[in-house]
Amino acid sequence: TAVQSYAAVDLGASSGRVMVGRVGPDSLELTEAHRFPNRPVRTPEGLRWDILSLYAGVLDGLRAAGHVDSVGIDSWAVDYGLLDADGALLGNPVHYRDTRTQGVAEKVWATVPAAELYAATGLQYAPFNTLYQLVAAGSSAQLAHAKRLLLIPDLLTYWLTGEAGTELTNASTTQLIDPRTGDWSYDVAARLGIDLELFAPLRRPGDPAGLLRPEVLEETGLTGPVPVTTVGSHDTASAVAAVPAVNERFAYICTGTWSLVGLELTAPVLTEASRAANFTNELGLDGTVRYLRNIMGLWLLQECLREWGNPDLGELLAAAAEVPALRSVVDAGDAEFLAPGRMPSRIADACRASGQPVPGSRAEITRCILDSLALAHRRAVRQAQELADHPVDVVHIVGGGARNALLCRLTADACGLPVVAGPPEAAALGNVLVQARANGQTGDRTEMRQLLARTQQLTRYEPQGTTAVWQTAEARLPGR
Ligand code: ADP
Ligand code: LRH
Repeated sequence: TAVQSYAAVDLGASSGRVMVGRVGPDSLELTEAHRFPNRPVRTPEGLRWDILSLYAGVLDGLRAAGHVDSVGIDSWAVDYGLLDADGALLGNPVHYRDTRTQGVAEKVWATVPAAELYAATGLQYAPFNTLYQLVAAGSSAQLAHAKRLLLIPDLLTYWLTGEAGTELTNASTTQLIDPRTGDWSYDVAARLGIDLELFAPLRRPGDPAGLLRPEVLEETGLTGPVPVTTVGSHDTASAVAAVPAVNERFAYICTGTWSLVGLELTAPVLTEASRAANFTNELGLDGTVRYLRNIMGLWLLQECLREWGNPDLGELLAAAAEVPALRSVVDAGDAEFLAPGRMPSRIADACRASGQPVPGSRAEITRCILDSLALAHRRAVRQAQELADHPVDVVHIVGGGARNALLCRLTADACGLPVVAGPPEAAALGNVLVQARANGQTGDRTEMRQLLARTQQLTRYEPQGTTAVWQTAEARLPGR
């Protein structure tokens, strides 16, 4: 038939969803089959993902999706489950915001200096990169008993199909991949005592990943065979694939729990200046490099909302729009904001420490967060262009934050560039399009993006005012 259906399982740090994409010769429609919360759990051992509830959400979603021609899975990066020799999961996957990696980087750098690590892997320093997590897990009983390590989307794929693999775009977030070759960094792993045998063989977006097991078919009411297709299993790789850009002169901001801000390049940037600016070189579709910086993102707002008992977001944003601009800003890239809890007072503390007015009301705190995010977006967009020598004419905002008109408008003003916002479910769309492509339905990345630009609802924000006020605000941040 002309129109084919694909189930995209997309697990973000704040919610999981199963979306159904219907792709025709010149059509692309996305509907939500099922959405479920992703709530980390604090156990006596630390912060853990509730992987069984996520898997249950995937099965519920596949049941709700009904007949599909294929299934693809993407999720947040870096985290993993360990399997024993029988293939059974050893414990709940550790959350990347868990404290076990505190102080680990210094130990790692004593063996492999930070500059060498960057030259070999191209990854920015983030305490939660899988490499640091594995070193932190070092002598644990769990790691000692592990025979397999599966990144989150690969673990769910394994449960659905019984086949184990390591998808490359997500593998590139482990800090154990050489971005020039797309193969393992054998030397780095060996020097740190990390056993690469734990990883299943690499597979790439578009590769087959098996068929839904009979038990899964039974449980979901689907009629087999239903293939699972490898997609850009890192949610950000899928989201970047679905940026509706019309040429290569674009920057993107994938906004959800995180803001991932950067460029799509054909080769990594491994310079010392790039390392100092903490830009990362993750891998994208078709040998591309996602050259970007991680910024705390809407996590800052999510955590405030949680603290405030989840008031209405629309009302809060309307009130924040009325607060005077740029009264106080914080460094939204600061790892100080990584851990959960007490976010309104941590933001207030940061403003106080940098001698700025302390935001008091919820609207003021929200405005401070959005101004700070826009400012961080500006810095990253500017620096990425410089470091990669890749100028842009437009900034694309995709992900949940594309629904936040105030954030999009402030980002356009701060960057002094037009912002094109949407699609908000970019990761799911990138997931769907890679499945469609594997199924012979769409062409290359350019064609996928053209289809998106033609079919998805996008909003354009022209920059207003002068960027000088943003430049001045930048000077208020500590350490800049
Ligand atoms: P993740 O994939 O990291 O879980 P999402 O891409 O789903 O994140 O984005 C979630 C964020 O999107 C929320 O934290 C919220 O700030 C924002 N968001 C979602 N819907 C809206 C909306 N209607 N208006 C404004 N912001 C929204
Ligand atoms: C966004 C994301 C991001 C990673 C972070 C751990 O969901 O995948 O790209 O850095 O989670």
